[in-house]
Amino acid sequence: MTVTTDEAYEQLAAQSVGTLWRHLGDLFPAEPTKRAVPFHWAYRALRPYMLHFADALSIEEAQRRVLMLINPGLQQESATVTGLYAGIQIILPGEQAQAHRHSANAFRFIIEGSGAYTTVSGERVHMHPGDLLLTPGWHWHDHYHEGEGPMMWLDGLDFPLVNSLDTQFFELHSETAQKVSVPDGLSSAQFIHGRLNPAWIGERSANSPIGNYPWAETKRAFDAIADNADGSDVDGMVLEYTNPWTGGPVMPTVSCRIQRLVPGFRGAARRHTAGTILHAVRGEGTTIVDGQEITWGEKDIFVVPSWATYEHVNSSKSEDAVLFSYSNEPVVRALGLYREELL
Ligand code: 1HN
Repeated sequence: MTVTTDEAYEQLAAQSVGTLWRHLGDLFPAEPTKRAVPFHWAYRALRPYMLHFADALSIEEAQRRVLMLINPGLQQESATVTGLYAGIQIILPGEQAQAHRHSANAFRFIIEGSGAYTTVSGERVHMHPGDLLLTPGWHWHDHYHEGEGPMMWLDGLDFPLVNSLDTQFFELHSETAQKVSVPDGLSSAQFIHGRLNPAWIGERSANSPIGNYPWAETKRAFDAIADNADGSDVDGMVLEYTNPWTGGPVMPTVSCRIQRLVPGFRGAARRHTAGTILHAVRGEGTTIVDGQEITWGEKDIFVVPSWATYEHVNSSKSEDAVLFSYSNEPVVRALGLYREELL
């Protein structure tokens, strides 16, 4: 063959062929390359924009009125941490957000307002601050607001993962609203107890059958835990929302948790390979992420990327801090890629 080496590289590239020896280092870094960066969004800074668009943009035009919280390192895929997304949605009294469904799993964690509900697969699920509502993949869902004042919530979806696998489907319902076919809140009423499950229901899905994990139940669980309980050195009194059929995560791709950091809590440092998105339900504190201090206040959202070292601090002497969080830990574990290190 009569080519120079430069020509060989060029000609191979033109045939969509690479040469591994030039890429080993970037394809196989000694440790995960952190494309996602530690980041923080202050709720107080975003709220006026939510209200602006609630006024400036009709729900019919928007379909969903959502501010996307995009990690500066993940602009291409509109992700918040690798594989996961967070957004803040607003709906006004009298509005209806069109029924649709998609392959991506979704949930909502309610931030403020009252009187709204979502319909998921024929069941109306009413929303209150602190509630966790599930919309597993390919379930029809549409939102309504029959109360007063704006209603806002955190949307969590796994669409960056679904899109990265080229497995996303999306469909609009033929009508604005799907038909309601069961009593309001039925799934939660039947399943929230967890240790007594309806035995007549045959299908035991990898998705939790619970439409709403109400704040009232979460609070009951925290109240039942003594103030001097050990908790985790890293995460304090941390509870995982579970699928009553399996005891595992609420959906196959997402683990949702809630944690209480008692006044003066200073967590041990840890890193693991599950990218995590956190939301301060109440209180304020500091999380040190790879040496960067993230000071968060009530309702803020921040992220701990995969393999970033983190350390939670509640410096208040009198007030609890409560963090809701979600991560792609179930995916990472299922693929045998979970690693953690206490530092
Ligand atoms: C979606 O369907 C909702 O149903 C919210 O409220 C946010 C972000 C991306 C794709 C679909 C919703 C979404 C979304």
